[in-house]
Amino acid sequence: MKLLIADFVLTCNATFEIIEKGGVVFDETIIDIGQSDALQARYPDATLIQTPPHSIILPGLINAHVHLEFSANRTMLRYGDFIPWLQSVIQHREELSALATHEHIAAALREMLQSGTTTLGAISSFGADLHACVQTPQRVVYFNEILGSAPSAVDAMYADFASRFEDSKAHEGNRFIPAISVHSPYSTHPILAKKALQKAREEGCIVSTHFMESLAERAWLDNAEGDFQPFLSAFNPHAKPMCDALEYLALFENVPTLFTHAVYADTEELHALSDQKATLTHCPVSNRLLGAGKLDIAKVLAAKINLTLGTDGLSSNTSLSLWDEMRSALMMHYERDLTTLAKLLLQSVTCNAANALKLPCGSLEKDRYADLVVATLPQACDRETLIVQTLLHTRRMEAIYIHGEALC
Ligand code: MCF
Ligand code: FE
Repeated sequence: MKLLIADFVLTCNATFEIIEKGGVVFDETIIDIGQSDALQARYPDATLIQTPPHSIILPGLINAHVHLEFSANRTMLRYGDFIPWLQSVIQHREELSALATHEHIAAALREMLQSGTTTLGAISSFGADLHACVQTPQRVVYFNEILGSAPSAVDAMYADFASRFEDSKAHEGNRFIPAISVHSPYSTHPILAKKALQKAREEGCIVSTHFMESLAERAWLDNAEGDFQPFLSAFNPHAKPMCDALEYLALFENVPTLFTHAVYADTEELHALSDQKATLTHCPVSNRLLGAGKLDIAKVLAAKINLTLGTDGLSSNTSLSLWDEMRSALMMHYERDLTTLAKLLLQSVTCNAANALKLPCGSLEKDRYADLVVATLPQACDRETLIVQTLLHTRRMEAIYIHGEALC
């Protein structure tokens, strides 16, 4: 049993309680939490772990959406607009895959760990990241991706997906959770989506999908117009939208789903997400680089949707650190109150994300997994500015525990 103490404990619980001179008692799960003096008196036999001055204990961070198989990209892809980016992904797909070796992906996971990400939702397009995700100390919700629009290829695409899903199921445990990703409404035939979602219901797994990321997607699904029209016509001269946005959302009914991006989702669609108790995963840097614009957070909050944050892959980011992502979000959504936004961002990478991924972590509460990290600020800071300063100054963690085990 360990007792970790610090100047502050940021619980990220329902009341967002902050404990000054606090501590956490844990083995594999959290046993108790409170004022450090009281905990030391109550647990005299626990191994006491002190932290440096100006330290904060908080739940390990949760990156709800990342594509590890695209981790080798640095400057190969075209940024600024969605369709040119997609074309560049298709053009460099093989080269990028060849560079993203097991070691490369393992290194990306290590980087994520050092920046405090203890759980991630990995979107796996090919299964090339399976072993790195199984071996990493972090918890991984492993979303096996399905896509394909040609009706003639439906059976082959489904068989490939089903075989990857089975491979991932062989590794199921409390640190590796198989799940399903339906790529998007513009890329996935509804027959494929329905079959994959039926499997999700049968297996009780959660789902991730890209939804309403770009203006091109909006124009295509609404009117078969915009930049997707010439792009898709090059593959199939008779290409037409396979469903509209609300029809797409209806496919996901009764399946816990994370909808990624949703920058162009309209009010009706946001309410449909809310009614389905779905989660919206915001990837601000990716949206900026792919010319997708900016999520209207006010509308998301008004619809009472659970909000999480993702880095997306290095195919549309320069960092897989959630601290970098939160800092970018803090700057990007400049119209929002700084302190309130910082709190929302921290919730989106802790309690909200655990809620979306259905994992008992993401907040420091009794019986939750002991997944916690320590951040150390360069100077003292008062309680009122603690969250903003933590977001601004944190890069590497002082300490990391997953399932109670010390890492790094
Ligand atoms: O989230 C971003 C942008 N939107 C869609 N897809 C991807 C993103 N980052 C990587 N991807 C992957 C996706 O999983 O790129 C491929 C899929 O395998 C695009 S479809 C040819
Ligand atoms: Fe993505």
